[in-house]
Amino acid sequence: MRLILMGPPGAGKGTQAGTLASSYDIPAISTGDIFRANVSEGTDLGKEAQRYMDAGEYVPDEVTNKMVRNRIDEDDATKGFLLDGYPRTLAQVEELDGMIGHTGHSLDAVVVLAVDPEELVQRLVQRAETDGRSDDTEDVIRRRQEVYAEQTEPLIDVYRERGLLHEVDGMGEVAEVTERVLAALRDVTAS
Ligand code: B4P
Repeated sequence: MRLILMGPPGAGKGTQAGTLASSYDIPAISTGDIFRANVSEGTDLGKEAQRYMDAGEYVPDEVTNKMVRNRIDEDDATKGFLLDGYPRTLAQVEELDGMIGHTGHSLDAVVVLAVDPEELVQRLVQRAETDGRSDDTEDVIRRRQEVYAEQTEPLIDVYRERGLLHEVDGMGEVAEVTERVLAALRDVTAS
């Protein structure tokens, strides 16, 4: 199964990714998590990514694409993967098409989690209190929502036109949302 999980910041991508990936026995690959791991290890990639993340901006495509390409090339991803937070730009869509096409496979499904804007902000403000993520301040949260609307929302139409899109209600309990995603994907056959 080759699956993309999309949605605005706070929609529950990272929250759902692990459980969904386990259900399909594939690795969950989160670009946000990889960037944060690099930031805490103080790598060059982390130093580069941090200034964008802290401002609520996207890390440049060249940096992100290269990182995903390397991760997808690892052994555990040959049977499939769940991408959490990638692609986020049209250029990343093209790049991912090339990466998957190169292996002779194709993408199986794209899930978009839909959540009310007010709820999104509330979740992230709450996470700021518990986790203290440096990009969860109110200004940066607002900027991340704008960047998502400008750069990532257009991807929804791209995948809809390809017949891959599954829009899932992301409101309610975490377990309920998981069940909805699994139900939406029940008829998807992995390539
Ligand atoms: P991400 O790590 O992807 O951050 P995010 O969009 O906020 O989503 P996340 O997965 O963490 O949160 P979730 O919605 O699950 O990206 C961070 C930054 O990295 C980006 O801003 C960008 O700078 C950079 N980046 C990442 N990918 C990139 C790319 N491809 N290209 C360029 N730059 C990139 O959860 C949010 C909160 O809601 C949590 O606290 C959770 O507990 C809560 N929650 C989830 N589901 C809930 C539910 N059903 N009910 C109540 N609360 C819920």
